[in-house]
Amino acid sequence: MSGPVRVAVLIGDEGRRETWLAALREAAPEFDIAPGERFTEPDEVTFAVVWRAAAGSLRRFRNLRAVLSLGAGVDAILRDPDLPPEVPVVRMVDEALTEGMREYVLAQVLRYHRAFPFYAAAQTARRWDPRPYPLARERRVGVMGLGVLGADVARHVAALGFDVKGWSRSPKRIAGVEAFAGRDTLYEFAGKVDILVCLLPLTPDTENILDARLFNALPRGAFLVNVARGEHLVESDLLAALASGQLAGATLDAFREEPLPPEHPFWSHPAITVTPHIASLTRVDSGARHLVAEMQRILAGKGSLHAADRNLGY
Ligand code: NDP
Ligand code: OXD
Repeated sequence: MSGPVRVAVLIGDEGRRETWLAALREAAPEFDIAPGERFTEPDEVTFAVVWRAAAGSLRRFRNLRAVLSLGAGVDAILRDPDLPPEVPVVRMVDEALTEGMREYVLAQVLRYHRAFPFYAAAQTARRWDPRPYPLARERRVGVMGLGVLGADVARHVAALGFDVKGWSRSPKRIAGVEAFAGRDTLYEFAGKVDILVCLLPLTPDTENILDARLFNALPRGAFLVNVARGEHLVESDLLAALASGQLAGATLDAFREEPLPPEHPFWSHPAITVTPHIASLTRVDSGARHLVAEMQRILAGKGSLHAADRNLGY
């Protein structure tokens, strides 16, 4: 193969694809970066940049050295039957993505902690109803997933004074966080959590993990914030837990079906807050720089800093 490094951009949404093409070309003017279908010699393409690509988009590219994701979660890419078996799949890791997630989760934790949903309902009913409230140090916040995003969230929630617990696959040491590791500790962890935040990757082990058993292990009246994937959540178990009062509220940013269909009961549930997968959005400028830096590392034989472990699935 000769000529410039070729990069196929496989992004389902056309507007988004154009924006990323422009940003990637600016970050790497020396590369030949184009929509996948533009390459007439697909065997000469070295990298694919992928997000919500049309089924079969990857199939033509047989000599890839890496597939790079626009998102932190690579579950959909790893499920793609056309993903070549040995090729590294690079996750999006970007300070702006981490900051955005931190802001979203801090907002929701403080909102539940200081009972803003309760006072919004009181205002609608024109009811003056002051209530005592615990201090942050008396409120327990649990973070499931202590990776790039979860560890940052746990640290910042702890910095506000909350009593923070974290749960991950392998043991972690994070200042100010009581850490639990492994499935055996899940229900013990949950028993100590008033506000549960899910920042797990979607894998066979974490699918349907937000279920009745977990909700029943939480103290009565706990809150859920799911900012990871819709497939973690057993939706009927959430509705039952809210109906019984076992859970007092839930904020959901990711769903099994996106966009969430108009007839879905979550839209109108008084104890559920729905946001359209915006907890944190990848920034095009810094995201493109991250992708190009990873491609340059791979070309230089240094390997990706942020490749998913394909055996673990994240
Ligand atoms: P990382 O891969 O950095 O971290 C994943 C964490 O989950 C790690 O701590 C890992 O444990 C833990 N984990 C994985 N499997 C298990 C398991 N079976 N049991 C217990 N813990 C487990 O991911 P990120 O922090 O970058 O991202 C997390 C997820 O957030 C993404 O996969 C994506 O789905 C979601 N996301 C959502 C966004 C939104 O806008 N809603 C935006 C960006 C991401 P260990 O440390 O031991 O490996
Ligand atoms: C995601 C992302 O993985 O947007 O959801 O980064």
